[in-house]
Amino acid sequence: MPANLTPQYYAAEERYKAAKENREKMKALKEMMAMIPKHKGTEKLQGDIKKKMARLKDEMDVKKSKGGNRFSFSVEREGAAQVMVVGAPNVGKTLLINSLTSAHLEVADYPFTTRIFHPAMMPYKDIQIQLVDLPAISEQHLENWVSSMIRISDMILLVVNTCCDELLEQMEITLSILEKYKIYAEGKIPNESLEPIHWICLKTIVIANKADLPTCANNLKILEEFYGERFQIIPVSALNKTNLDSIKFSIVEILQLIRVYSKRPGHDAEMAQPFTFQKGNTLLDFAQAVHKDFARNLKFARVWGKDVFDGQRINKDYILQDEDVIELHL
Ligand SMILES: Nc1nc2c(ncn2[C@@H]2O[C@H](COP(=O)(O)OP(=O)(O)OP(=O)(O)O)[C@@H](O)[C@H]2O)c(=O)[nH]1
Ligand SMILES: [Mg+2]
Repeated sequence: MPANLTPQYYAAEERYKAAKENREKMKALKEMMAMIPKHKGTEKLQGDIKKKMARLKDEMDVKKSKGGNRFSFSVEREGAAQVMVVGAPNVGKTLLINSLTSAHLEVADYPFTTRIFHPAMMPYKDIQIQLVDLPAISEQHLENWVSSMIRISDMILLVVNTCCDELLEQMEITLSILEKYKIYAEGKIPNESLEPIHWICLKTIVIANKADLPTCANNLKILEEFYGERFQIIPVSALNKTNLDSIKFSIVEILQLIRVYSKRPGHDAEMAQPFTFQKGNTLLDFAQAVHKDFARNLKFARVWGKDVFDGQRINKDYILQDEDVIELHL
């Protein structure tokens, strides 16, 4: 198929060739990318431009770091859990976050658009989950602060572009880069053979994004065939916002997040904002979360919930259940 490039494209290409500064070159490459007609006949050319952009970006980063411009990053935890959105360049990580939250982060059709981290809150059933958008990881590119940030999070959403011709390779590379940093993406089955002193195992679900594109169905089957045993794979379209609730549901399930509501004696329960815990937490943890003195002074509590009778008296070691309403007595 002929490429049918437009005069505007050729003009941008001229600007790229004439550019002396890296920033100018990058700008021209972005313009070329924007002008190029998106069809089968230009796929190779699009790939070449993306490679040039990635290489140029690396060069610009090295220059920046030599200039002593590096600083350390940390993201303040908020909500019931912190989930890192991880994947290769241009797979749709940022658009996914925009679609799952009320964020309006920059999305563009070229690699390495996201340069720093961006936290955004995702509400689900009155639970708040913090998603963190990260720069893409690639063989040439994973900054130490990104891996450090992933290591201390609760979970990974590993996003892939389901339509990518090298989908399996994309998965393999992403997993192996994480492993280089001793991060094991733990799917359905824990890997008992890893030395816990060195390795961090993070619960992971694979998000097969761009599932709206027509060529995806077959790729999805192949992905399931190769990785379906290890991972839960959720096909979604960040663009059309389809199947996004499955992601929210799975995060809450996998992290075993539960909601507990507080009630003062003689008052109605405060149902607007629950306390969130992981399954296995006890009444004592709840008392501590309400107020640190409450844990020390707690005599007993009463619970309203699913498997108890209304107002049942409970002790400090009672295991909290989802949607419990608890009244503390000091
Ligand atoms: N058709 C389709 N396009 C998508 C979907 N999700 C993202 N895109 C497009 O893919 C391109 C990349 O999206 P981003 O969200 O910027 O991707 P990213 O993974 O954050 O990219 P980097 O930050 O560069 O690593 C944009 O043109 C998006 O509009 C999707 O579900 N379907
Ligand atoms: Mg991005």
